[in-house]
Amino acid sequence: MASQDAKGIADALLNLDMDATVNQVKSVIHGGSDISLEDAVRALTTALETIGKRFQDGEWFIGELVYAGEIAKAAMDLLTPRLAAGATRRLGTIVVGTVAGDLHDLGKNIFISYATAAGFDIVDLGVDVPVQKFIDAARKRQPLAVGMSCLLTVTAGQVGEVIAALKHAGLRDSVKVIIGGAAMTQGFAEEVGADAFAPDAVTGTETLKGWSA
Ligand code: B1M
Repeated sequence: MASQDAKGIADALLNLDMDATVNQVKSVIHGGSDISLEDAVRALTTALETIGKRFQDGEWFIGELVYAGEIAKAAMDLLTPRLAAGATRRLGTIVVGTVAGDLHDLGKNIFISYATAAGFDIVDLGVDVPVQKFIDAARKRQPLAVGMSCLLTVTAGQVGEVIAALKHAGLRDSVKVIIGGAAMTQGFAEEVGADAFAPDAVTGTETLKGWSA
């Protein structure tokens, strides 16, 4: 039964059915389903990964991807505040954004949902975030970590620039840096001096928890 409800959410997103996706997520929120809020996020994540593969395989085109992104965002916007409310402890503040020149935000938003559910307070800078905006937010919010999402190889250099600017601003020693997204790797993280690479949102959230302990 529980997995049927999760499958229902994933199928609704895969069918690009905004109403069905949102209604099923609302049902989870209002206790009309056997699955948890976290299961709903997992179902959306799985569907988005399938959608990404369909795009890469040439089965789906940009219009479908953009609309899938809008549906996923509508569902996440309903789930994230509930996940935050359910967290029992506050574990610290994380400044998160997608680097300048990059507009991808589905993975970043999923990472935000998982980290919020774990008890982190997220300052979401959005997409296409200039270096200075990361620095200003780090100075103002004094976060536990700065998180950058980057999916395009042409924008990967931005990650190193943010880290260099954190150093230049005298902030690097007081914040951790975590990076994720399709253009990022463990090797790249080491090259640019990030503290961690997160291959997925769950691993990234576990890394944050380790830093918060
Ligand atoms: Co784009 N795109 N895209 N795209 N897109 C990629 C990244 C690409 C690999 C597809 C391909 O060609 N094979 C390719 C990049 C190639 C490269 O640079 N080497 C590409 C391209 C080329 C482009 C455009 C240039 C296409 C065009 O216009 N010709 C354009 C660029 C626009 C721009 O940003 N300036 C573009 C546009 C788009 C859409 C708008 C259509 C859409 C984005 C919608 C949106 O985000 N709102 C889109 C999508 C959906 C994709 C793919 C197919 C799927 C990405 C995704 O959302 N996956 C992608 C292919 C791929 O990634 N392999 C592709 C699902 C998501 C849940 O996974 O983002 O990996 P992911 O996030 C994971 C982990 O990586 C991790 O946690 C998440 C959940 O576990 N994670 C973090 C991510 N960020 C994290 C941060 C953390 C921690 C964990 O800490 C801070």
